[in-house]
Amino acid sequence: MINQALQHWRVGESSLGVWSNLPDIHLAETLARMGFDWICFDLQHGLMDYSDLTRLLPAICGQPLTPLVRVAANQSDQIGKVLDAGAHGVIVPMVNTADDARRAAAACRYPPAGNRSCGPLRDAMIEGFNYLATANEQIACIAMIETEEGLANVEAIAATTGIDALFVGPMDLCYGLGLPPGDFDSPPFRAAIERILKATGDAGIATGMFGYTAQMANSALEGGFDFASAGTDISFFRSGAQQALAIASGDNENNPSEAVY
Ligand code: 3PY
Ligand code: MG
Repeated sequence: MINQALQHWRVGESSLGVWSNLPDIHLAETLARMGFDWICFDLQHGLMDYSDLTRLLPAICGQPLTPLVRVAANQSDQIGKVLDAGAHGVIVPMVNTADDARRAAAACRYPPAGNRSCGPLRDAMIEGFNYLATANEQIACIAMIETEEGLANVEAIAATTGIDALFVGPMDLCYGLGLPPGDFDSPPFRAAIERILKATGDAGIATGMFGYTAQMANSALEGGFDFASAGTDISFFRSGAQQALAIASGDNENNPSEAVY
């Protein structure tokens, strides 16, 4: 197994992904053909569950993008199950300490590097034993920094063996810093981002940003991030429908409302 997104980040190539919140195999298939480098199915906030995931992952199989899954919590059973279903990386929310980071990384790797239990059903169907030979090197473990405590420990989290990237959850980070949600241009938020980028730079790992808009994703890449999500299925649907309504009705004043998911 080759994790294309991880390969890009390892050689310093930036990459854009797309976020999937709706459990629809045709939407997922459509997004997978758009040219993004990775797709993330969201089991934390997305309107989908594990049985949806077992249909969504096969629906995009064969498309040239890396399937990632955000798990609902930093639990080894959840991480193992999504990897067994065919995710090639996990995004783990609310990683607050180096110990949290160690637990997430261990759940992603077979012994001796970690404690993942062996039963990779989906990938073994396709690749057989080759999956076991490559999984530890190719599975991406991505830790989210999105709390005050996570930021306080960001250097230790970034330096944890087995963490391939940090991923900023900007809205939760605002809450964690006592800022209004969406206050991404404020000095404390900017300072937090600089600290996270320094920590990942020193550790030699990649940094990602959840982009609420395409502009936000673009600014993140321009500002030194290695990867960002450019939007969600719901946000694309909403802005496309708003734009169609505005153009068709000749309403040039109608600006799309700001996306929150
Ligand atoms: C955040 O903004 O906190 C996120 O986790 C985005 O989903
Ligand atoms: Mg969050």
